[in-house]
Amino acid sequence: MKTNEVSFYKTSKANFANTYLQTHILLRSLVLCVALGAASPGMAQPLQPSSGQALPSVDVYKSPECGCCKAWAEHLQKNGFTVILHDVNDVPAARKKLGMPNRYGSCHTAKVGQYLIEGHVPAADIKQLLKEQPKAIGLAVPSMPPGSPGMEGERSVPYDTLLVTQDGNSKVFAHH
Ligand SMILES: [Cu+2]
Repeated sequence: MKTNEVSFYKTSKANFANTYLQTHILLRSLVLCVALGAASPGMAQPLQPSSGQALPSVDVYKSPECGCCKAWAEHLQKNGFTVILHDVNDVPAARKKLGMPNRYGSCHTAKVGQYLIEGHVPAADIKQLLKEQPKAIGLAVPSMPPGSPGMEGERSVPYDTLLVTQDGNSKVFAHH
């Protein structure tokens, strides 16, 4: 009886620790997102590219309060894209309207050429997509992995950029 109690206790403790860790990571991401927003107020819209590369412009749909969305937009701008920011109150509705499956959802959704871009996708991956021109919906980095462009901070985690195929499935496009 004692042994069972101990093993039950250990299991619950492990589950609790796991849930706590996941919640902690999510909360930290959100806090960082808001902190970045407070740190970069009043960005002009649209953003002009810093170099003269001929890249299609990126329409970004984000909530007005999203700081990491702006930080990602700046990352694109630094890498030669013209970014047009659209503040929307309902990002999931914008995602649905554009056609990116909700399960790949992140804090912002975007369109470049014929492709949709969800979340903190590195500019290099978007350039690769535009070069390869695969038959696909576009690219997604679901959720908001710490260390991805616009989510820089003291901590980084490995993450994948997914190629979302026309049937709504996905495969790994790039490891980061
Ligand atoms: Cu974000």
